[in-house]
Formats: sequence, C-alpha cells, structure tokens
Amino acid sequence: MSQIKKIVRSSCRGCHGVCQVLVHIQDDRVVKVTGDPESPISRGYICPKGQAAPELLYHPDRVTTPLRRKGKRGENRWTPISWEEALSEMVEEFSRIKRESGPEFVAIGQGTGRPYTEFTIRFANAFGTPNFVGPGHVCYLPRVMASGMTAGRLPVADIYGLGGETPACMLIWGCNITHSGSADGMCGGMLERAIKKARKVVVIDPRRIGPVKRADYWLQIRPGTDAALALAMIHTIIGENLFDHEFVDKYTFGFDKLTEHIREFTPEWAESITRIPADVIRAVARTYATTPPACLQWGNGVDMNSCNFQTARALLILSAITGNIDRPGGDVFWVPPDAIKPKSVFVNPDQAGKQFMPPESKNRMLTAGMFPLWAETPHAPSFWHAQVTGDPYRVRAMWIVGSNPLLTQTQSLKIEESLKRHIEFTVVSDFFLTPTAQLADLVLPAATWLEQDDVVSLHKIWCVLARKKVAQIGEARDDRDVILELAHRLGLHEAFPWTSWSNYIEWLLEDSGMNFDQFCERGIVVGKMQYHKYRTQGFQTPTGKFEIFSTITEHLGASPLPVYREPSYTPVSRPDLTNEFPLILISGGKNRYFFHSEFRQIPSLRKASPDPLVEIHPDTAKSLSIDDGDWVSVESPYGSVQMKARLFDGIAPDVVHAQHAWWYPEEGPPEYGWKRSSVNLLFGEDGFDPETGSEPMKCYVCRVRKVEAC
Ligand SMILES: Nc1nc2c(c(=O)[nH]1)N[C@H]1C(S)=C(S)[C@@H](COP(=O)(O)OP(=O)(O)OC[C@H]3O[C@@H](n4cnc5c(=O)[nH]c(N)nc54)[C@H](O)[C@@H]3O)O[C@H]1N2
Ligand SMILES: Nc1nc2c(c(=O)[nH]1)N[C@H]1C(S)=C(S)[C@@H](COP(=O)(O)OP(=O)(O)OC[C@H]3O[C@@H](n4cnc5c(=O)[nH]c(N)nc54)[C@H](O)[C@@H]3O)O[C@H]1N2
Ligand code: SF4
Ligand SMILES: [Mo]
Repeated sequence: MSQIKKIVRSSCRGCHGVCQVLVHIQDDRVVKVTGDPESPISRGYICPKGQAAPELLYHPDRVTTPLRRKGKRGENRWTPISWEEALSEMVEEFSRIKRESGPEFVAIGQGTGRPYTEFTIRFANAFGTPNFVGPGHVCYLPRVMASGMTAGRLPVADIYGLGGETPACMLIWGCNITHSGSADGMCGGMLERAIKKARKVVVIDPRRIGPVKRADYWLQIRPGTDAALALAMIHTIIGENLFDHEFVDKYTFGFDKLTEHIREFTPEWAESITRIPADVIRAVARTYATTPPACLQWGNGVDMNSCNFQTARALLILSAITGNIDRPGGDVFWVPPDAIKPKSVFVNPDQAGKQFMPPESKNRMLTAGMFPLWAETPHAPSFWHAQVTGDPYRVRAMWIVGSNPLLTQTQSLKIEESLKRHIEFTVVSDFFLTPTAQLADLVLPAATWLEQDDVVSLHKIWCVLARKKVAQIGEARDDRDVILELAHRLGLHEAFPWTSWSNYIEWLLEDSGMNFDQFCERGIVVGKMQYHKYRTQGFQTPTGKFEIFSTITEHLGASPLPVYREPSYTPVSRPDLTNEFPLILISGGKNRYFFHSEFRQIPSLRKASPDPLVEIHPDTAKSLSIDDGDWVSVESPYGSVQMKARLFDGIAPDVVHAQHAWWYPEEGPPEYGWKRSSVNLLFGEDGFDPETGSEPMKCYVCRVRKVEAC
C-alpha cells in the first residue's frame, strides 16, 4: 500500500505560541511536529510541548462531542448531545437570565491569552456583561498597563535585532523562558541566542536559572523586593550622572520630580531589603547604563506580588533614562505588518473601542471600585468570594472558555463551592474533562491548534504567522466558530458581522492581496520595523512624553512616582507568622513540559515530569531530615499540599519553590486527585496589591515537613 506523506508549514500553539513548525503527515495522520529551520521568528526551535502535539491531538480522553450533565454535578455522568442542542440551550439560558436579571448575571471566564481572546472579550462586551474573569491581575497586564500609562505601549526586548543590532546588555528579570519555551510572543530559543551574543548579562531571580551560566551578575533577590532594587539602580544612575541627557530632556516628563523622589532610595537602603550588597547594585547599575544598547526581558517574577504595577513602572523608567526605549537592540515598540488587519477585541472593527455595554451594566461589575488601577474586569479572587457570599450579588451563569480555575486560581475551594452550588448554569469549553469541567452543566469540545486555520498575530506583532488546519477530531470546534454562531443566534450581528470563521480570516487578509491559502504558502508576513518613532510621533500619553511622573496614575489615586512596598506575607511584614511558617514560598515557575494545568495526561510529557516538585536548599532539607525525592507536606496558614522534594542549592536556604496546577488525570473523575498537590490551595484571601489586586503567588510564607509516601 502506498503511503502518502506530506509536510505542512504551520505555527505551534502548545503555549502562548510563537514557533513556526513543520507538521509531518502520513496517510492523513499527524505523525510528528518539528521546528521550522527557515522561520525568522523561531529558527527551528521547538520544545517538548510542541513535539508532543500529536499525542494531544489523538488523546483518547479528549471530549469529542458536546456533553450535557445528567445526575448531580460532579458525578461524571454525561449525555452526548449535538451542537444544535448545546447552542440552543446556551441561547435559551443566557437570554432568560439576561432578561430576568441583567446581562451582568452571565459571566465569561478565561485563562491566559489564547487564540480566541479577541472573540471572548468581544462577546462579553456585545452581550453586555462586564464580568469577564481571568488571571490578568497576576499576569502580564500590570506590565501592559504600566507601559500604557508611562509610554503609550509595551516596549519589548529587541532580541531579534531587526535594526541590525542585538542587545549588548541584557537584564533577565523574573523571567525564565529559555527553560519554559516562550511567553507573551517571545521565543525562548531566540532569547537564548541573544543571551549568547550579549556582552553583559544580568539575571535577577531568586533561583539559579539557566541564563545564570552566562551571566556577569546573578542577583539572588529576596522574593517580592524588585521595586527596591530598581529604585536603587535609578538612584545610582542619576547620582553618577550616567543617564541619557538628551532623551531625558527632550522626551520625558517629570525627571526633576524623580530626582527629588529617588534621593532616599540608596543602594544601602535597598541592600537591607533585597539582600543584594550595595556595591553589587552600584556595579550592575553602572554596567547597565554604560553598555548600550541594553534590554529588559521581564516576566511573572515582577507580576505576582503586592507591588507589581510600581515595580513595572520603576523598570520602565530605568530603560528610559538610559536611552534604551525604541532604539535598535533596546526595548522597542514593534511595527506590525500594515496590510493585515490587527485582530480586535473591540466590538466595531472600524471603530476601535466602541462599547456595546450599557453604562449601568458596567457599573454593576462585580468588585468594581475595589482597586484604583484594576477597573476593567472583576478581581478574580474577589469575584469567587462574591459567588459564595452573594455579596453584592451572584452571577447566575458562567461560560469558562479554556481555563481550569480550580487549579490555576487561588480560592480553589470557593471556586468549587460556587460551581457546585451557586452558579445555576455553567458551560466549560475544553479539550478534556478537567476537575473544573467536571462541575459544569455543559461541556463543549474545543479544537486544538492542529485543528484550526488562523492568522496569528502575536502579542508583540512584528509579524503575523499562518496556522493551517490539518486534522479534525470528532466534533471538536474552533472556539471562535462557536462564539460566532452563538453570537448570531443571540442577535449580536453588529458586533460579529462575519458569516463564519473563514469569512473572518479572509476579512483579516482583505488588504494584503492574498487569500488564506496564499497566506499559508508565505507562512509569515513581517512588518517594516522603524526605531525612534517617538522623535516624530511623541508618546501616546497625556503629555505626549514618556511619563516618568505618571499623570494618569496620579489621577487614579496611586503614587505617580514608583515606590516600594514590603510584600504582604514576609518575616518583615508578618513577624507573627515567622515561628510557625519560617520559609518564603515562590510558586509556579513555569514547567518546560506543561502549560499550567495542561498536559498531565500526555505520556511523553508526564514521563519527563512525573511528580509535583518543591525545590528546597540542601541545608534546609538536611535540617528537616528530608532527602531528595522524599514526599513532603508544604503548609501555609491556609492549607497544605503534598509534593516531592527536589534538593537544589540554587535557591536561598529560607526560600522554597513549588510547582503549580498539579492534578492526576490517571486517578479518575470527578476530582482526579486535584486537592492533594495544587499549590493554589495554600493562598489566603488577603495580601493583595492595594492598587492592582495582584496576589502574592511568588512571595508567601510556608513550612515544609516530611511525610510518608503518598
Ligand atoms: N500558584 C500559581 N498559580 C498560577 C501561576 C503561578 O505562577 N503560580 N501562574 C498563573 C498564570 S501566569 C496564568 S496565565 C494562569 C493560567 O491559567 P489557565 O489559563 O486557567 O491555565 P491552563 O491550565 O492553561 O488552563 C487551561 C484549560 O484550558 C484548556 N485549553 C487550552 N487551550 C484551549 C483552547 O484553545 N480552547 C479551549 N476551549 N480550551 C483550551 C486546557 O485543556 C486547560 O484545561 O495560571 C496562573 N496560576
Ligand atoms: N512551558 C510553559 N511555558 C509557559 C507557561 C507554562 O505554564 N509552561 N505559561 C505561560 C504564561 S501564561 C506566562 S505568564 C509565562 C510566564 O513566564 P515567566 O515570566 O518566565 O514566569 P515564571 O516561570 O512563573 O517566573 C519567572 C521567574 O521569576 C522568578 N521569580 C519568582 N519570584 C521572583 C521575584 O520576586 N523576583 C524576581 N526577580 N524573580 C522572581 C522565578 O524563580 C522564575 O525563574 O510563561 C508562559 N509560558
Ligand atoms: S515554545 Fe510554545 S510555540 Fe514553541 S514549540 Fe514550545 S509549545 Fe510550541
Ligand atoms: Mo500567564
């Protein structure tokens, strides 16, 4: 029998997605996925999650038809139904609740940014619900918000060097994508290349991560104290006159106020907070300011603490006063291809930002007014609190599209209670029956990236990639196709003027002169990069300048110049807890083999990372009679979970690091053992950043003790 082999060029979405890949097909079956060596964005890089895509695609546990619950919630009894039935039921329930109580009583839940983000937000807006719940307050958005208010947009490390220069100096600040693969549209493989080329590398991380091998400085910072370090670096750079006078004079607002403000933030002050010697802080500040061009590659290490927005602002200011904003090899604003329409989360594609939501619904957003800088979406932990208490109200329906909040968010037990008892109608769209999906009334089968056609705009958008559908499993559907049909059935035509998903794709490509097939043949379209755009365009801020002093922040009632706040749970802020909980807990450093709670059922990935690990310094382990590989209990004032000890001398003796989002698909429904090792069971319901509501997921308190094998 002859075998038909072909290779399709596509782009992977095993994580946030950035790598171009080759999909190998034999007899209509995807047999292998490899990196595309010709890709300018990933140059052949592929990580284990990308390689495991065929295992995900053909996994026997995938949900392949819509499922309706029979029996009680969480009994794992389901009736397969048609899409027609599923969508009719959603229309009926959502319309009834909207009519009876108002649109805000239907909430939309989403996890991290995914291919369909532009449609879920658009749907919520068009339907009229402000209750769109996700992890934005602890992930990425604080950096985006700080950048928006300070500089108009998020600047990004110029690791691709499209202007002919790659960074000479790199700050790798609370980011570990050379290990995990990629984040926010930045490819870990390309970051690795840039690190190899750089003359100076500084790693700011409480853990000895991969890039430390090539680093000139590794600053093993006390978790959650980054703002103090950044302020002391600014102090040194201004005090030693190492700043870029021309940029500061012509293009910034508030430098004089900063000079005053920064006086007290000396390296000695920061040493006592961060544990980094003052001399080292000075040396790093000098290196950074005198090795242009320099870039900042930052990550969740600056997001998940009680000072995330202020930290992000301080880091942006460091970049600006050293003249690194929008210069080749610095921190740049990418230019997208102009002939392909950017995807838009707004309702009217021709009129960015048009809101369909009635103001009275917007004002009824749960948790509105709770945090001065977090106003657009509900604060997730407080949203779940409201479901349990009914104060100020409970939503009546929820559609969770691609999230596993039982594991990935804090307040896990409240989420369980809400889904089990309080929310009348829950729909979950997913590939698998997860612990969260087990509590739904309706489960919709979602298509993986191998089952999707897409025009992929990455977060940073200097290029747009093609993704080609090569398979179809059961009745799985692209979430956007489902949202589009549901929107039409609900009469939301103005917000969704496209007849189908393929019609939407053709609309995106309309001005490019290519149809989708031609676009797929090209595989990637790159924008024409320009640097120093502020020289002619200024910055998109109220003053038109880079706002060192943030006028919007001041207006919103937060400090307009960056400040340091001691994290909410440390031996300094909570000495009352130190005796019982002497260790600092970092959680959720991203695992190369998993994407949050995903892939625990994928054989090759699980084999590579079989158990939930907690990293402990050997001296600490010894004092607790813990050996490498022992099962231990990690305990906080609010809960305890079991994990396996991994002895690691690249972490301070009083700090431990626990992996997040663990469950055991092999243990079966409905709980799949999720209550045993999910680190999010450890966090309480306070200690939030008072401005953004961020949670102390990277800086908490705990103790560890040995337990019998579990
Ligand atoms: N303690 C602690 N907790 C953390 C973190 C941490 O560092 N520490 N990190 C946090 C961060 S940064 C984030 S962004 C969140 C992430 O939180 P989530 O986004 O909730 O995380 P995932 O486990 O990726 O959840 C996704 C679910 O969506 C499904 N899914 C994946 N792709 C699709 C798709 O295209 N369509 C549909 N319908 N379903 C899909 C998966 O099968 C999975 O069950 O977790 C946060 N949780
Ligand atoms: N394989 C894989 N890739 C992923 C994900 C995944 O789950 N798996 N998740 C994706 C998502 S949604 C996101 S947001 C990104 C996140 O990707 P990253 O931004 O790389 O996030 P983390 O790995 O959580 O944390 C990065 C580093 O911060 C350090 N850190 C912890 N606390 C502190 C601190 O207080 N200060 C400093 N300076 N550093 C600290 C940790 O030790 C860790 O090495 O990754 C994305 N990519
Ligand atoms: S880093 Fe992400 S996009 Fe790249 S191969 Fe891995 S899973 Fe795919
Ligand atoms: Mo994230």
